[in-house]
Amino acid sequence: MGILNVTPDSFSDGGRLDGVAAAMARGQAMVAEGADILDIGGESTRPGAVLVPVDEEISRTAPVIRALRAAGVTAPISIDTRKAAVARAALEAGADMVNDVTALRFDADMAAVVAEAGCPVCLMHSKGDPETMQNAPAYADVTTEVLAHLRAAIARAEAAGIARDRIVVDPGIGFGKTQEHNLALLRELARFGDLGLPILLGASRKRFIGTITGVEVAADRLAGSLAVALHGARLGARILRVHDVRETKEALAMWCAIEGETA
Ligand code: HH2
Repeated sequence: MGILNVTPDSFSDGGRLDGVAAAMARGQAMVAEGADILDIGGESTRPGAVLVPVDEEISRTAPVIRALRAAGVTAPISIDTRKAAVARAALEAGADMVNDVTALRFDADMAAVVAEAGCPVCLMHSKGDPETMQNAPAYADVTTEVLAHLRAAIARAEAAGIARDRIVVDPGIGFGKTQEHNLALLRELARFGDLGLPILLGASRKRFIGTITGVEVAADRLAGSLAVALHGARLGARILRVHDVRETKEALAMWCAIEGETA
């Protein structure tokens, strides 16, 4: 899953994609590099980020989705949003999937939009909201608590009419977690297989990688990001949400060749 941020303030690539044409070109490039899904986001959810008004978020995302479809891009497109109106506009513009970092908790109408569309949805664990989530997050046992939270989210989604086979789960690396929490979740990622649903992992270029590797500039955190991606794949992640599509595909191709699988 290639990340296409159309926000002025995303932590690693915000402000780079000026306008629909540039976003479309980047999306097409990621598909050419081997992205199986494009994840388009119009609101940064980095720690400390503030809420973007609905109309603004729609005007950032829907035209890019429409332009990608008009240009003949057939790869599945996911809309990274916590707002029902943004998801609806994206689905109308040609998106196929909803990626909600609040697991349908932020907007009471989100579950109905997904249920009605019958589209796949990613339910991600987060603690608190982006403005405050990194203020001393605490867990007794992070993996057990994140698993319980996702189980509850799956039950809520099913109760709202979303079919279980449409659901993808994500432990939410960096969302209300310290470095130790992130590392514990990665170490114990295989436990998420107990949910019986595809696991999505989004660690690409995140702060804890910069801290551990000593790389301050987010765009330079490729090596650390690849290490986490391969680890995630080995422990069962089926979708890797990444900025560096070509490099991740190459790393996966090597790992798959060694394992005797195809990338
Ligand atoms: N991480 C980010 C945003 N959306 N969605 C899922 N399912 N999993 C993640 O780990 C995840 C996500 C944050 O990364 P990014 O989009 O690069 O930055 P920003 O939030 O600043 O747009």
